[in-house]
Amino acid sequence: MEKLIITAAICGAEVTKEHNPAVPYTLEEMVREAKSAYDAGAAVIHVHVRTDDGKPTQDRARFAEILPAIQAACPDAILIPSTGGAVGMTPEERLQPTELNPEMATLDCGTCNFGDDIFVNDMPTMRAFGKRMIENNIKPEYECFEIGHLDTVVNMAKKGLVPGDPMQFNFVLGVSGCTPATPENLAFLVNKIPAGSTWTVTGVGRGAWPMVATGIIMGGHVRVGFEDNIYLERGVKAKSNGELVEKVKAFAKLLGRQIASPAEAREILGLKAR
Ligand code: KMH
Ligand code: ZN
Repeated sequence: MEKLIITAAICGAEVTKEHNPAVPYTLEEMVREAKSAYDAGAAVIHVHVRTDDGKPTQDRARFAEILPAIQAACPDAILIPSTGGAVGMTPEERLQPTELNPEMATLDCGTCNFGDDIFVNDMPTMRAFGKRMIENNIKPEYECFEIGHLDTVVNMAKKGLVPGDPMQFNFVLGVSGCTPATPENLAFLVNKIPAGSTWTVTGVGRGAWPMVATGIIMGGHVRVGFEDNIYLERGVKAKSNGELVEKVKAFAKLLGRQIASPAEAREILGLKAR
Protein backbone atom coordinates (compact mmCIF):
# COMPACT_ATOMS: atom_id res chain seq x y z
CA MET A 1 0.00 0.00 0.00
CA GLU A 2 1.07 3.59 -0.64
CA LYS A 3 2.75 5.36 2.26
CA LEU A 4 0.45 7.28 4.61
CA ILE A 5 0.36 11.08 4.49
CA ILE A 6 -0.48 12.53 7.89
CA THR A 7 -1.95 16.03 7.94
CA ALA A 8 -2.06 18.05 11.15
CA ALA A 9 -4.77 20.72 11.38
CA ILE A 10 -3.13 22.48 14.28
CA CYS A 11 -5.62 25.18 15.33
CA GLY A 12 -8.74 25.63 13.15
CA ALA A 13 -11.04 28.58 13.65
CA GLU A 14 -13.55 27.35 16.21
CA VAL A 15 -11.65 25.54 18.97
CA THR A 16 -10.29 27.69 21.80
CA LYS A 17 -7.93 27.54 24.75
CA GLU A 18 -11.02 27.06 26.92
CA HIS A 19 -11.47 23.71 25.16
CA ASN A 20 -7.78 22.83 25.38
CA PRO A 21 -5.07 25.19 26.67
CA ALA A 22 -2.61 23.89 24.05
CA VAL A 23 -4.64 25.39 21.16
CA PRO A 24 -2.23 27.87 19.50
CA TYR A 25 -3.00 31.55 18.85
CA THR A 26 0.31 33.45 18.82
CA LEU A 27 3.13 33.09 16.31
CA GLU A 28 5.26 31.25 18.87
CA GLU A 29 2.42 28.89 19.77
CA MET A 30 1.67 28.20 16.11
CA VAL A 31 5.31 27.33 15.41
CA ARG A 32 5.46 25.15 18.55
CA GLU A 33 2.36 23.18 17.52
CA ALA A 34 3.37 22.82 13.87
CA LYS A 35 6.83 21.60 14.88
CA SER A 36 5.41 19.10 17.38
CA ALA A 37 3.26 17.62 14.59
CA TYR A 38 6.08 17.70 12.02
CA ASP A 39 8.58 16.10 14.41
CA ALA A 40 6.03 13.36 15.12
CA GLY A 41 5.64 12.59 11.39
CA ALA A 42 3.10 14.97 9.84
CA ALA A 43 4.09 15.83 6.25
CA VAL A 44 1.28 18.37 5.85
CA ILE A 45 0.22 21.21 8.13
CA HIS A 46 -3.23 22.75 7.57
CA VAL A 47 -3.01 26.35 8.74
CA HIS A 48 -5.67 28.73 10.07
CA VAL A 49 -4.48 31.87 11.83
CA ARG A 50 -5.73 33.78 14.85
CA THR A 51 -5.03 37.11 16.42
CA ASP A 52 -3.02 36.86 19.64
CA ASP A 53 -6.25 36.80 21.63
CA GLY A 54 -7.61 33.86 19.64
CA LYS A 55 -9.97 35.54 17.19
CA PRO A 56 -9.98 33.78 13.78
CA THR A 57 -8.68 35.98 10.96
CA GLN A 58 -7.79 35.55 7.29
CA ASP A 59 -5.57 38.62 7.35
CA ARG A 60 -2.93 38.38 4.64
CA ALA A 61 -0.30 40.00 6.89
CA ARG A 62 -0.93 37.44 9.64
CA PHE A 63 -0.49 34.57 7.17
CA ALA A 64 2.60 36.32 5.75
CA GLU A 65 4.10 36.29 9.23
CA ILE A 66 3.06 32.79 10.33
CA LEU A 67 3.52 30.65 7.19
CA PRO A 68 7.27 31.44 6.78
CA ALA A 69 7.86 30.96 10.51
CA ILE A 70 6.27 27.50 10.37
CA GLN A 71 8.21 26.70 7.20
CA ALA A 72 11.47 27.67 8.87
CA ALA A 73 10.75 25.30 11.77
CA CYS A 74 9.43 22.52 9.49
CA PRO A 75 11.61 23.06 6.39
CA ASP A 76 10.04 20.70 3.84
CA ALA A 77 6.51 20.40 5.26
CA ILE A 78 3.61 21.05 2.88
CA LEU A 79 1.60 23.97 4.22
CA ILE A 80 -2.09 24.20 3.33
CA PRO A 81 -3.53 27.54 4.42
CA SER A 82 -7.28 27.65 4.83
CA THR A 83 -9.57 29.59 2.51
CA GLY A 84 -12.50 28.42 4.63
CA GLY A 85 -11.60 30.67 7.52
CA ALA A 86 -14.48 30.91 9.96
CA VAL A 87 -18.23 30.84 9.36
CA GLY A 88 -19.53 34.32 8.47
CA MET A 89 -16.39 35.65 6.74
CA THR A 90 -16.76 37.10 3.24
CA PRO A 91 -15.22 35.33 0.22
CA GLU A 92 -12.82 38.28 -0.29
CA GLU A 93 -11.66 38.02 3.31
CA ARG A 94 -11.18 34.26 3.01
CA LEU A 95 -9.17 34.45 -0.22
CA GLN A 96 -6.34 36.53 1.29
CA PRO A 97 -3.81 33.71 1.89
CA THR A 98 -3.95 32.82 -1.84
CA GLU A 99 -2.27 36.19 -2.55
CA LEU A 100 0.88 34.68 -1.02
CA ASN A 101 0.99 31.90 -3.67
CA PRO A 102 1.18 28.87 -1.35
CA GLU A 103 1.77 25.54 -3.09
CA MET A 104 -1.62 24.33 -1.81
CA ALA A 105 -4.73 25.82 -0.17
CA THR A 106 -8.11 24.46 0.82
CA LEU A 107 -11.14 24.95 -1.43
CA ASP A 108 -14.48 24.25 0.25
CA CYS A 109 -16.90 22.51 -2.08
CA GLY A 110 -20.38 23.60 -1.07
CA THR A 111 -22.67 25.20 1.46
CA CYS A 112 -23.58 23.17 4.53
CA ASN A 113 -24.84 23.35 8.07
CA PHE A 114 -22.04 23.81 10.57
CA GLY A 115 -23.49 23.24 14.02
CA ASP A 116 -25.98 26.09 14.49
CA ASP A 117 -24.38 28.10 11.66
CA ILE A 118 -24.33 27.89 7.88
CA PHE A 119 -20.97 27.62 6.11
CA VAL A 120 -21.60 29.40 2.82
CA ASN A 121 -19.81 28.21 -0.30
CA ASP A 122 -22.17 29.06 -3.13
CA MET A 123 -21.32 28.60 -6.79
CA PRO A 124 -20.05 32.17 -7.42
CA THR A 125 -17.74 31.80 -4.40
CA MET A 126 -16.44 28.45 -5.59
CA ARG A 127 -15.89 29.77 -9.14
CA ALA A 128 -13.95 32.76 -7.76
CA PHE A 129 -11.79 30.51 -5.57
CA GLY A 130 -11.19 28.08 -8.46
CA LYS A 131 -10.19 30.95 -10.78
CA ARG A 132 -7.75 32.34 -8.21
CA MET A 133 -6.13 28.95 -7.67
CA ILE A 134 -5.77 28.35 -11.41
CA GLU A 135 -4.23 31.83 -11.90
CA ASN A 136 -1.87 31.54 -8.93
CA ASN A 137 -0.90 27.92 -9.68
CA ILE A 138 -2.14 26.68 -6.29
CA LYS A 139 -3.14 23.04 -5.89
CA PRO A 140 -6.43 22.92 -4.00
CA GLU A 141 -7.30 20.44 -1.34
CA TYR A 142 -11.02 19.97 -1.99
CA GLU A 143 -12.87 19.95 1.33
CA CYS A 144 -16.04 17.87 1.02
CA PHE A 145 -18.45 17.81 3.96
CA GLU A 146 -21.36 16.36 2.02
CA ILE A 147 -21.91 13.96 -0.88
CA GLY A 148 -23.11 16.74 -3.21
CA HIS A 149 -19.88 18.67 -2.61
CA LEU A 150 -17.89 15.95 -4.35
CA ASP A 151 -20.20 15.85 -7.37
CA THR A 152 -20.14 19.66 -7.63
CA VAL A 153 -16.38 20.03 -7.65
CA VAL A 154 -15.77 17.09 -10.00
CA ASN A 155 -18.17 18.73 -12.49
CA MET A 156 -16.38 22.07 -12.05
CA ALA A 157 -13.03 20.38 -12.77
CA LYS A 158 -14.47 18.83 -15.96
CA LYS A 159 -15.42 22.36 -17.11
CA GLY A 160 -11.99 23.79 -16.21
CA LEU A 161 -13.42 25.99 -13.44
CA VAL A 162 -11.10 24.58 -10.76
CA PRO A 163 -7.69 22.93 -11.09
CA GLY A 164 -8.01 19.31 -12.26
CA ASP A 165 -5.70 16.31 -12.43
CA PRO A 166 -4.80 14.96 -10.02
CA MET A 167 -7.42 16.15 -7.54
CA GLN A 168 -6.82 15.91 -3.78
CA PHE A 169 -9.97 15.50 -1.67
CA ASN A 170 -10.39 15.83 2.06
CA PHE A 171 -13.57 14.15 3.28
CA VAL A 172 -14.50 15.96 6.48
CA LEU A 173 -16.99 13.70 8.23
CA GLY A 174 -18.77 14.21 11.52
CA VAL A 175 -19.37 17.97 11.49
CA SER A 176 -22.66 18.58 13.32
CA GLY A 177 -25.37 18.85 10.63
CA CYS A 178 -23.28 17.19 7.87
CA THR A 179 -22.37 13.67 6.76
CA PRO A 180 -21.69 11.40 9.76
CA ALA A 181 -18.25 9.84 10.21
CA THR A 182 -18.97 6.22 9.30
CA PRO A 183 -16.94 3.73 7.23
CA GLU A 184 -19.86 3.24 4.83
CA ASN A 185 -20.15 7.00 4.13
CA LEU A 186 -16.41 7.23 3.55
CA ALA A 187 -16.45 4.19 1.23
CA PHE A 188 -19.32 5.71 -0.77
CA LEU A 189 -17.37 8.93 -1.30
CA VAL A 190 -14.04 7.26 -2.10
CA ASN A 191 -15.75 5.09 -4.73
CA LYS A 192 -16.89 8.24 -6.57
CA ILE A 193 -13.57 10.09 -6.96
CA PRO A 194 -12.01 10.36 -10.42
CA ALA A 195 -9.27 7.85 -11.26
CA GLY A 196 -5.83 9.11 -10.28
CA SER A 197 -7.13 11.34 -7.46
CA THR A 198 -5.86 11.17 -3.91
CA TRP A 199 -7.90 11.48 -0.72
CA THR A 200 -7.62 12.18 2.97
CA VAL A 201 -10.22 11.60 5.67
CA THR A 202 -10.86 13.87 8.63
CA GLY A 203 -13.10 12.61 11.40
CA VAL A 204 -14.48 15.36 13.61
CA GLY A 205 -15.03 14.95 17.36
CA ARG A 206 -15.68 11.36 18.36
CA GLY A 207 -15.36 10.37 14.70
CA ALA A 208 -11.66 11.25 14.69
CA TRP A 209 -10.06 7.96 15.71
CA PRO A 210 -12.48 5.62 13.90
CA MET A 211 -11.82 7.60 10.69
CA VAL A 212 -8.04 7.38 11.22
CA ALA A 213 -8.30 3.59 11.44
CA THR A 214 -10.70 3.39 8.46
CA GLY A 215 -8.59 5.72 6.29
CA ILE A 216 -5.43 3.75 7.00
CA ILE A 217 -7.10 0.41 6.20
CA MET A 218 -8.69 1.76 3.00
CA GLY A 219 -5.36 3.06 1.68
CA GLY A 220 -6.16 6.77 1.92
CA HIS A 221 -4.49 9.48 3.97
CA VAL A 222 -5.56 10.94 7.31
CA ARG A 223 -5.86 14.25 9.13
CA VAL A 224 -5.85 14.89 12.86
CA GLY A 225 -5.32 18.01 14.95
CA PHE A 226 -6.97 20.40 17.36
CA GLU A 227 -9.15 21.81 14.56
CA ASP A 228 -11.01 18.49 14.51
CA ASN A 229 -10.52 16.84 17.89
CA ILE A 230 -8.75 17.77 21.12
CA TYR A 231 -8.83 14.34 22.76
CA LEU A 232 -6.19 11.63 22.73
CA GLU A 233 -8.73 9.23 24.16
CA ARG A 234 -12.03 9.53 26.00
CA GLY A 235 -11.57 12.16 28.75
CA VAL A 236 -7.85 12.69 28.03
CA LYS A 237 -6.97 15.94 26.29
CA ALA A 238 -3.92 15.93 24.02
CA LYS A 239 -1.08 18.11 25.27
CA SER A 240 0.01 18.91 21.71
CA ASN A 241 -0.81 18.21 18.09
CA GLY A 242 2.32 16.06 18.11
CA GLU A 243 0.64 13.66 20.55
CA LEU A 244 -2.26 13.24 18.14
CA VAL A 245 0.15 12.52 15.26
CA GLU A 246 2.05 10.01 17.44
CA LYS A 247 -1.21 8.13 17.95
CA VAL A 248 -1.79 8.01 14.18
CA LYS A 249 1.70 6.53 13.83
CA ALA A 250 0.84 3.84 16.38
CA PHE A 251 -2.30 2.93 14.38
CA ALA A 252 -0.27 2.85 11.16
CA LYS A 253 2.34 0.57 12.70
CA LEU A 254 -0.29 -1.87 13.94
CA LEU A 255 -2.02 -1.84 10.56
CA GLY A 256 1.15 -2.08 8.47
CA ARG A 257 1.29 1.35 6.77
CA GLN A 258 4.54 3.28 6.54
CA ILE A 259 4.53 7.04 6.99
CA ALA A 260 5.25 9.35 4.02
CA SER A 261 7.96 11.97 4.43
CA PRO A 262 7.18 15.44 3.07
CA ALA A 263 9.16 14.61 -0.11
CA GLU A 264 7.17 11.39 -0.55
CA ALA A 265 3.92 13.23 0.17
CA ARG A 266 4.79 15.76 -2.58
CA GLU A 267 5.27 12.91 -5.02
CA ILE A 268 1.98 11.23 -4.01
CA LEU A 269 0.09 14.55 -4.33
CA GLY A 270 1.70 15.43 -7.66
CA LEU A 271 3.44 18.54 -6.31
CA LYS A 272 6.77 19.81 -7.56
CA ALA A 273 9.80 18.95 -5.37
CA ARG A 274 11.01 21.79 -3.16
N1 KMH B 1 -13.69 26.67 9.85
C1 KMH B 1 -14.62 26.03 8.97
C2 KMH B 1 -15.89 26.83 8.90
C3 KMH B 1 -11.15 25.06 5.58
O1 KMH B 1 -10.18 25.19 6.30
O2 KMH B 1 -11.11 25.25 4.36
C4 KMH B 1 -14.08 25.84 7.61
C5 KMH B 1 -12.81 25.14 7.49
C6 KMH B 1 -12.49 24.61 6.13
O3 KMH B 1 -12.03 24.96 8.40
ZN1 ZN C 1 -9.70 24.23 8.21
